[in-house]
Amino acid sequence: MKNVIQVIIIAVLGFSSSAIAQQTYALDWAIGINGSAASLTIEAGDTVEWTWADALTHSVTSDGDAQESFDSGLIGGLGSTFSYTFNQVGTNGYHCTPHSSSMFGVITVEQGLSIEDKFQKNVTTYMDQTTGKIMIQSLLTLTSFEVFNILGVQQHSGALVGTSGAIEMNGYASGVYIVVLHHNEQSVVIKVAKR
Ligand SMILES: [Cu+2]
Repeated sequence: MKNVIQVIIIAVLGFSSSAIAQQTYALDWAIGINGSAASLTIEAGDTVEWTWADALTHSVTSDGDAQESFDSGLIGGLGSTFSYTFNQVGTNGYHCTPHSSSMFGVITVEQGLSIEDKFQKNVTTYMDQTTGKIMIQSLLTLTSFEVFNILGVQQHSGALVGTSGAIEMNGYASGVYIVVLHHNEQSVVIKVAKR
């Protein structure tokens, strides 16, 4: 009986962990989307869906040395999509065939990433010195933030919603700040310099 229960528990856990592990991530695809805006670190079995964010004709085409070979072919039209499920651990450079100099990225596929790993590997931030805002882009939804000064004293905190956000830093002194972003129980720590 005990063995039966253990088997059931393992089956349930196995099911739930694979359900969590296989996720679909969305990327916008348009002129000028490249580098970190077009790059993700995902787990084997995850799917990436690209959505055409302008009306031009684009492709999602793996580079010659990519781990997996994929090609959407030429697709036109705002809102068009292409999905690909990555199953092999490795690095997949890709580009848009007509706009290879302005549309390119890398999908890195790893094994056994935790939710925290996925969160940490797929957050990009920058300090917009003109607007005084910390701009954030995340793969996983953001729930809240905290900002500390270099002495570890909290300066600012608040809620975040969705996968992108901005933290208003106008009115704060120039200097280095430690920003902690939260996705539910997970957190990412980032350093930013305000001029
Ligand atoms: Cu293109």
